[in-house]
Amino acid sequence: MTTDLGSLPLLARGKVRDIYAVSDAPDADLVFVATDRISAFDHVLGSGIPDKGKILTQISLFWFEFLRDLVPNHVVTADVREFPAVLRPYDDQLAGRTMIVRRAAMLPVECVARGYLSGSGWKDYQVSGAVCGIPLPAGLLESQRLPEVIFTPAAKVNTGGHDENISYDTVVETVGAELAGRLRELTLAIYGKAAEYAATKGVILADTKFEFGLVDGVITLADEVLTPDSSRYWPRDQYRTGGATPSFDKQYVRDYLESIQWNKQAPAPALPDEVVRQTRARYLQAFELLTGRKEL
Ligand code: Q0N
Repeated sequence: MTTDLGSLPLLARGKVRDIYAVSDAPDADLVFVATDRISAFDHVLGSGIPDKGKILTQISLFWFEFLRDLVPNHVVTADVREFPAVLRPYDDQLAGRTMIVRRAAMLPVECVARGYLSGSGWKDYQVSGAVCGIPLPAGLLESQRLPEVIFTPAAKVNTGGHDENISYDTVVETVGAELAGRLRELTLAIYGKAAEYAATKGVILADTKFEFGLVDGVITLADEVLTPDSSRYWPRDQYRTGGATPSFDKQYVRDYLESIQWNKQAPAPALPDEVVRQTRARYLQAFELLTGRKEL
């Protein structure tokens, strides 16, 4: 649930991932660790999901490899035997859930592609008939497939709250016209290739979020990619329009938290063993479906 890499510099502790540097050198590679923490309704819950960090790391690595001809990525290695010697004492903690990554100058834009109308896209559409300034046909239903895939960027809100959807013009103001154009192009190309693959596995990739950075001036895919935490995956056989399609992975968690009428304030509750078990099984099912592998 919590990593401890001794005296290594801790760069960021997210809700789910912890990022360290392998040394104090300004250009040192980073240690990107996915923990077993799980968040729901914007809180980290009191229980972890055993192996969740390993499952999500293996899903990310599958996609980085699948996409390698389309976009460079930040991964150096995820094989503990190749990790820098300073990490040797922490092998047991890190194995299977850790990527050594190149340090990137992160671009402050969450690059989201949507093929279906859900989540904040659906919310914005109901209010304005548009998402991120992109007008959509009238009369669309929640979860409906969009006439074409759209680039719906977002910006991090400092106060740890939700990302805020922004217009393409705001991306241009933030990173310049050339980078903005390439981010949009890459985001749509990656989504297209991944969604086409997922469809062959009976899974709808409704939407997904990418983070890019510059490594030696080259646009590089960073963070985690196409995991159930960064994407909305729907089992095709449960898909319907006119309502929220249940999430592949967190639906048991959300249903439980609704059933106990938690007020969504800290501290977030722990989960019953059965909810933990069912949720773990769903993450594993996503891993097996997407990667075709049985073992982590
Ligand atoms: C980086 N984030 C935001 C933890 C992760 N390759 C990189 N180089 C420099 N910085 C970063 C990366 C990467 N990836 C990215 N923070 C630092 C992603 N956070 C979100 C919260 O959880």
